[in-house]
Amino acid sequence: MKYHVLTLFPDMIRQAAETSILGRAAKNGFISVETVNIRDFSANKHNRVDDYPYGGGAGMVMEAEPVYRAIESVAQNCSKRPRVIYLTPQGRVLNQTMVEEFAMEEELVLLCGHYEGIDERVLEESVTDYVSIGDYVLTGGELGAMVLIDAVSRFVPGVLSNEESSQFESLQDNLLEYPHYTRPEVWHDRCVPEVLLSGDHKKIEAWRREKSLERTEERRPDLLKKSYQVRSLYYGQGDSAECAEALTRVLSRYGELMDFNRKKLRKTRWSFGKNDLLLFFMDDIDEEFCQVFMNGRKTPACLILSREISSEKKALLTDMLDKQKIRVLDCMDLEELQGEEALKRAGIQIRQKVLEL
Ligand code: 6GU
Repeated sequence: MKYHVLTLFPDMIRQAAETSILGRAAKNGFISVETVNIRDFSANKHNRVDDYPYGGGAGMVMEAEPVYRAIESVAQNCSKRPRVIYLTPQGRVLNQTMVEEFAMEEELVLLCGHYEGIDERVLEESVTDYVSIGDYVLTGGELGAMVLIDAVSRFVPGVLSNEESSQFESLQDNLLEYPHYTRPEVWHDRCVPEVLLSGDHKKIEAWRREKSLERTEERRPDLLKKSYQVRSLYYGQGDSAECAEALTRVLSRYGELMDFNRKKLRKTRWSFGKNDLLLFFMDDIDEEFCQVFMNGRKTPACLILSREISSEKKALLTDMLDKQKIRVLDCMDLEELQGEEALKRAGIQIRQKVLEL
């Protein structure tokens, strides 16, 4: 990933970008952080880049032309027209889904404003995204740019080691992370929870999910409303099982896999809630599957179906789900979900659909 940061204070960016994990990533060539001093594009012999606001009022406004030239100096050398992100409290508040989406780009241009703002006309002409890092006001966009660079870089392949990996983490499921413990076993009379010493991985995973839910309920109940239990149903003898496993792991740490080739599962009467997210992975659709009893409550679902399945059969399935109050948000080709990149894209697409609800 190449970041181009347009700023009046390049030192601020450079200092932060050469430290710790970002510094290591840059040294190893996984990211590069280039700063462009907007002042270098001033048309004025005093290198001034701001002026008084039309209409009067307090403060100064950054002129359109130097900002425009700074952007063009970078964009001209990109392989495609890059996204130009303006860091501003008036932007969309950055979240993990946006971070992952930005991470799919090859280059990002980050524009940092100062003073009261930037002349609106260059923003209209050149900016593609307006991003804020929270509901408070900063003196400039630099810290916002660094926050974005830091968060995005975690998703750039090679930046994190296996141990630091971003695959399983807080917020992946819109849940806060469970509590962590290390030695000693007893500290200030406080014990490590028994289950973590048991060596029973299934139990440990269940305990962690429980704690995650508890903690989110207590500290961030707002997140819980947006948290989904991923339930992946697969059916058929082709690639559906493998695909279900891969995409489920991309979407959720606690996703559940259900093999509907097993008669027992097809005979069960299922009841799904608003906070379940159903993924149907199917090599085939037949009468048998369409007889399964599922009771949804506007439960969101995505279909991942083999191309081999006829449109009549797809319609049959959609109809059956509709009658059972399961709401299909999206439909994808099973065959297209090959490789990490495709899985990542599919995961982001599904999360965005769910976020729109
Ligand atoms: Cl990205 N920039 C500025 N100047 N203020 C902010 C911000 C960004 N995000 C929240 N407040």
